[in-house]
Parts: sequence; structure tokens; C-alpha cells
Amino acid sequence: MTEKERTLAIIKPDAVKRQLAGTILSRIERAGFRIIGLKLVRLSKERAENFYAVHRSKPFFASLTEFMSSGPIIVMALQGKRVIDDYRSFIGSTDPAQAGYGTIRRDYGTSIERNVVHGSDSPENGLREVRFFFEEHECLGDE
Ligand code: IDP
Ligand code: MG
Repeated sequence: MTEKERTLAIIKPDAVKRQLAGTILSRIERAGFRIIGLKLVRLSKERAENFYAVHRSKPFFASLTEFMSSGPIIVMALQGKRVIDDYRSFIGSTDPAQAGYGTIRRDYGTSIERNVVHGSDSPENGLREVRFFFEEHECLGDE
């Protein structure tokens, strides 16, 4: 258990609205990621601001938090040995235009803001972000 990481994956409002959730979930499964928690939620503006608090001083903060609270999102906890880096490679760079071919953001993203998915950027943030959305009893154990 100790060396296993957790990442928070989000299917953002743009993707849910465009009915890409099933396709993206299917690609996550096919890529072999282990989903240990999953739910559909809608963030208030305030909760989106809390989630993205590290970006509070950025010029895109208001627009980002407006976007992230504009409709339902699907949040997932993924668990695995190198899941932080593996999942970030799978989704691609923040800007879809710069993301590698065959990545989720390259295939479906429409702008640097509307880049369809989120992934945590470090093991510490992975644990913190999973806890932001999930109680421990809402996640699968090691079975
Ligand atoms: P990441 O999601 O790849 O980790 P971050 O730099 O943490 O990228 O930014 C968080 C989110 O903020 C991005 O996924 C994207 O939706 C949005 N974002 C990042 N940079 C910009 C920008 O320059 N303009 C508009 N939105 C941005
Ligand atoms: Mg980030």
C-alpha cells in the first residue's frame, strides 16, 4: 500500500456537455488505470475557487473557476504505483495544441482552458485532491 499513489482525475464540464464522458472513461479503463472512486458532482464557484486556490493570482483564475462551476463534472480517484506521472502522460500537456498525439487533451481539448480533463501533479496533491472530493469509505480498498 505504501508505495501506491493516488491521483484525482476530473472529466471537466466541457467534456460532460459534449457527451465525451463515456469515451474518456472507456479510454481510462482501456489504458489500465484502476478506478477506486467515481462520482458526478457540480462545483459551486466558491468550491472551484478552493480547489484551484494555488492559481488564485493567475490572470485566468476567474475564467477557470467560472468554467469549472458551469456544469456537472465527473471526479475519479485512481490508484497505482506510478499513477501521477502515468496519468499526466496519458492526458497530455495543459495546452491541447502542445499535447502529444493520441493524448486525451490533444484529441478532445478545444483551448488551454477547455482541456477536458484534470490530473493531480504530485503524490501529495493527489492525496489532498482525492480527499477534497471523497471520503475514505467512498473509495475501494486493496481487494
Ligand atoms: P494542469 O491542469 O495541466 O495541471 P495548471 O497549470 O495546473 O495545468 O492549470 C490548471 C487549469 O487551468 C488547466 O488545466 C486549464 O484548464 C487552466 N489554465 C492553465 N493555464 C491557462 C491559461 O494560460 N489560460 C487559461 N486557462 C489556463
Ligand atoms: Mg495543475
